Amino acid sequence: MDNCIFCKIVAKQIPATVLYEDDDLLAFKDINPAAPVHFLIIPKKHLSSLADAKPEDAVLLGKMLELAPKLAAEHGCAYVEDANGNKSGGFKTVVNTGPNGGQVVYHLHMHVLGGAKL
Ligand code: IU
Repeated sequence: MDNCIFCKIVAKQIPATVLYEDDDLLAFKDINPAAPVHFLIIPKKHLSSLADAKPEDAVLLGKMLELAPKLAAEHGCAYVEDANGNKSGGFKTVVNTGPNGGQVVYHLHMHVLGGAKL
């Protein structure tokens, strides 16, 4: 998409602090972090929002969800449950959709936030 800022980040036409990249996904630090750890996971393919995802995008969406805990753990936000059932760490995932959902950038993205009790 010509005028999509996240497509431009995918194309390396606009700089971003990239944390992860593969054939399908890109993850980069949010430029206006709302938590000590705040990054975005996006599909390289342009989907305007979660509401535009089609059944054929299910694997892609699954990859986004699968990447979130891995990258969160790499950045100090692992969710841990010990042998006694004590839980610690963790992170928040958010996908804003449409004006009422607070979506500002119309290229599907998952926020991953952590590093504090949110
Ligand atoms: P939203 O879910 O569409 O409301 O969030 C868009 C996010 O994209 C927001 O947190 C911005 O700080 C972030 N962002 C960015 O990381 N890099 C950019 O070049 C632009 C927005 I524009």
